[in-house]
Amino acid sequence: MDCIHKDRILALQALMAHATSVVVVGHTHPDGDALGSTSALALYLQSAGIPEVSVVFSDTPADNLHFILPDSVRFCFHDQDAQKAEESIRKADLLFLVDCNSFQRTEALQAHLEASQARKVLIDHHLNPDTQAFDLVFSTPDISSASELLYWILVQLMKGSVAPSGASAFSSVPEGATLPVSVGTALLAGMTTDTNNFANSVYPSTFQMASELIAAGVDRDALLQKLYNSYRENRVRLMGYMQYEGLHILPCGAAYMILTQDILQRFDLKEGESEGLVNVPLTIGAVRLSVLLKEDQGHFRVSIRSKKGTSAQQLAQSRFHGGGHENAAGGKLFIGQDIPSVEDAAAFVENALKTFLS
Ligand SMILES: [Mn+2]
Repeated sequence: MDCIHKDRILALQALMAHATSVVVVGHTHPDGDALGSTSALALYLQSAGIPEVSVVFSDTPADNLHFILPDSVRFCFHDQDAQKAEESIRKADLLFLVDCNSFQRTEALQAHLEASQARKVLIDHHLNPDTQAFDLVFSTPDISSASELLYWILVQLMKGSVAPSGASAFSSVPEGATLPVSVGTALLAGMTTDTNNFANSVYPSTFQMASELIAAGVDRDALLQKLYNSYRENRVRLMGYMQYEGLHILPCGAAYMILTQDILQRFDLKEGESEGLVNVPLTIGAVRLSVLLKEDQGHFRVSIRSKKGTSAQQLAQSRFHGGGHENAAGGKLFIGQDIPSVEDAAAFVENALKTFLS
């Protein structure tokens, strides 16, 4: 993996050696990968003896992903306690941004992160990283997830920590051998959710990571139980309703669904409970692009998934102020700016899909 160059590992070790207060930050509306990678990094930094480590997010994670957060890590959510979150950022002398390509994706935290005097490290797998804003960058889109990228970085760090000087330090310790199970569990959770349980963006290195973690004692069965078999009844009912009543398929090969506040309230849907819905239309042979709109305060959150050969990323970027990965991307549709009112969303999306695919 080119981005995990030995010089960068040495630079990271040097930054860690001088750090006394570290803050680890992920993107807004944290998903499993953001939570898994930040949790794993925080656990690792604690085990490396760094006195103060906190993880900061702009908003509180969905209930069904809370199990990923280790009890021993200090988390601050800006929407719950802005002062505590800002204080953690202010006093940090080393800062990690994980699973997003720029501070912009942290929304409420952006200004505080940009103002920070800390040394800054980026660990990410999205396109177009904002490399200018960081002292050290680990970034490649050719990997399953930020959790996987972090796994390979930690493997190298551990090798280095056994014998910190000289090239031999990078080939002497068996891979995955000394990574704590708690760190491995968080990483496997992140990778599993970002690949939709090994369905997309899977590389040989991804299977290797999973294989090594399971061999090291990570309980994948327990993890799958928590990730995929622990939902509330409401979610299954909503999924059925949307597929029966709310699915629109266009002749151009695109599908879309709109989750309005009315529907969300009717099914008492909580954050995270519509996860996976956007993938369902792609199971239809004739559909190559799927869009899910979810109404939020003053805008719709837009999730986009595509089959190989169609770019979800380009649609997100060109029509929905967003971006992401080639086949999984997201953005926003602003009510009042992009469309006059909630009722105009369907016409906007239909037009966007037709012109994008024509
Ligand atoms: Mn990710």
